[in-house]
Amino acid sequence: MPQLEAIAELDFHSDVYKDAYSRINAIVIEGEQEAYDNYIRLSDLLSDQQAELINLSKMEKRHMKGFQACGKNLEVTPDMAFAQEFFAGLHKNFQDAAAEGKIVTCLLIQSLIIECFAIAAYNIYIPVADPFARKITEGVVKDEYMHLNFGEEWLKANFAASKVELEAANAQNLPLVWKMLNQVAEDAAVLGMEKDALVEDFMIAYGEALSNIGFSTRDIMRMSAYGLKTV
Ligand code: PL3
Ligand code: FE2
Ligand code: FE2
Repeated sequence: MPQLEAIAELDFHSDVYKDAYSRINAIVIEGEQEAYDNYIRLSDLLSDQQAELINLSKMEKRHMKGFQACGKNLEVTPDMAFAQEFFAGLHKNFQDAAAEGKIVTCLLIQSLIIECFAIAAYNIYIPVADPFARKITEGVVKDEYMHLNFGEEWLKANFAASKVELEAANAQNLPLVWKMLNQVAEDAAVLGMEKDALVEDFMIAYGEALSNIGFSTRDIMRMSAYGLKTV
């Protein structure tokens, strides 16, 4: 029961914990900021759902502020330069897709990949978080399911026309997720979060999303493990 041992050993005020937290906290702050930017961008691209997307973007801004408060509460300064570098690959792919008007790719990156990554990470963080951060994260994760649902619903309604682009966007972006997970694994472990659990929860959330959109089990197996063996 490694998770339980980890809980017993966690010292939220130790230098080791705070050092790891300075990067993980920055990652979630940057992730929420980028999610804000991405939903604003999507609100231009999907003008008929503008109001809803702006609403989602506002939630992301609130999440960002919540996680900033978590860092402050532990007297940790988030390493934002590290976090920007961490998101650089997904950031560039989203920007390029948006510039080409590729809504399907944008939705796959933000509403499926990033939201599933957040859902997996936050659910695993909640039981090992300090009490202040736990409360904040519990509130945030509920919203992330709504964001995932937005992407699922849109892609489901446009499945036939989106399928080819979704497969290509998956192949382009999923390897980046495994790379990001590897980069964060050591720091996450210091916070009591296990890499295997993160991978597992991500695959479950992402696989369920692909299924809801309309992909077959065979497609889901192939797509959700894409690039996993090479990391
Ligand atoms: C979308 O609404 C938010 C995007 C955030 C992405 C988060 C990725 C998290 C990976 C780091 C794992 C540790 C999580 C710990 C939580 C404080
Ligand atoms: Fe969020
Ligand atoms: Fe979100």
